[in-house]
Amino acid sequence: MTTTERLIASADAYGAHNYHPLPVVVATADGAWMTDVEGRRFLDLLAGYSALNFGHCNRRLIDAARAQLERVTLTSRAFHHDRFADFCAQLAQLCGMEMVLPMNTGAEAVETAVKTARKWGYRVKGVPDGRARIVVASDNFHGRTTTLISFSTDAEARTDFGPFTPGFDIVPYGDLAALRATVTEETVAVLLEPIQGEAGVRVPPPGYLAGVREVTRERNVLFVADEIQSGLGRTGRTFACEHEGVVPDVYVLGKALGGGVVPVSAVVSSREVLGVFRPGEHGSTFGGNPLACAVALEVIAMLRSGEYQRRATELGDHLHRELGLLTSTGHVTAVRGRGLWAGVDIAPEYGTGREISERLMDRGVLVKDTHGVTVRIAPPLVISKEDLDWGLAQLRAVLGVD
Ligand code: IF1
Repeated sequence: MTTTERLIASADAYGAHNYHPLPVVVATADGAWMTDVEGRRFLDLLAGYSALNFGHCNRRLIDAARAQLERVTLTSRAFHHDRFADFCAQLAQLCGMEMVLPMNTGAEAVETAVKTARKWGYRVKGVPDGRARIVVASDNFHGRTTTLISFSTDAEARTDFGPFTPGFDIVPYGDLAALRATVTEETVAVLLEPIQGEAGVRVPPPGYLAGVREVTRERNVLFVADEIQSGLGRTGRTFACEHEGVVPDVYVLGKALGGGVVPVSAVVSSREVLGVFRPGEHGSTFGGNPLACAVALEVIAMLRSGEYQRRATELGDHLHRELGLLTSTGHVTAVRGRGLWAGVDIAPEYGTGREISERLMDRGVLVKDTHGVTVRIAPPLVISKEDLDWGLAQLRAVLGVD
């Protein structure tokens, strides 16, 4: 029995089966590459679902974490610590906003945004208590908590998890007329992914986000942008909303905010919105902890350079050009996305998304399939053009293009 087989068997025996991982056991990683327990190297084209925008074990982030590990890692929010203020000020400034509520996982941040919008609705907008409604999009993915799956349209995410949280109205993603028709006096927020990740990297029609911004401004409704996967450089801009010239009322951030080193998430908005919280009304043991703040401060500094956004734009243009050639040969039926982020629909005659992922794994490339036919490509933004081209050559090879 190989080490891989032994560890997979043990993971199967003791770990709940809430995932179906590819049969590879990673041991170390650096930049865009991972090495498994057999010493085989793999090009990472998933990047932790965009948590690893700065690459595995990014030197600056590891150094920031290591330095903080020697000082203090957790105080709880019962006391102040010396990294908190800088983190909140720097993140607010990066977002062009005024205030930050730090959490840990993306789902916690989206839950916090839901509670924020409701409290703002009651305290500021004047919606009658208990009547707040939030408009969301079909095919959304905002996390796995019971409230967040309450408005999922994916049966796999909902089945056997009821009863569900009320107060959400679902409209087709990209359909501005439907959204406009659904907003009422009791609507406190519209919650959207600027680009839908799990749905297969779906970019909304041009003008959609600007339209949402106009409707929400007209109707005194908070535009809450879930940029947990689309944000922080992935699409070639700091925020995906920027492609449409849109600034939401609330950013929800996660994943790459912690650089793939520690879980860091946050709700970022104005003082009018986040000022609705009083002490004791919300919180989390680890939210805003010193280690998280230290790593996130380095992430913010790295994003401020614009270097990662430029790489995602330049290499992303190249990626989409190369993937576009596969649609002309018929091996791929559609390519969606922006920057270094693509959803590639495989023509069924060449295999399912999972089968392509397995064949790519055999050639040293790791990707994740979704919804049967789609393969998601989202390398660390530090990937070299040579490595990206090598990865694309493996995709062409498993499709039998060359
Ligand atoms: C899994 C999906 C991606 C997210 C957006 C909030 C969250 C996520 C836009 C919650 C998380 C992760 C969760 C992970 C796989 C991955 C995923 F397939 F689930 F949907 F990326 F597309 N908003 N997405 O994408 O953040 O609580 O996970 O920190 O659950 O399998 P989290």
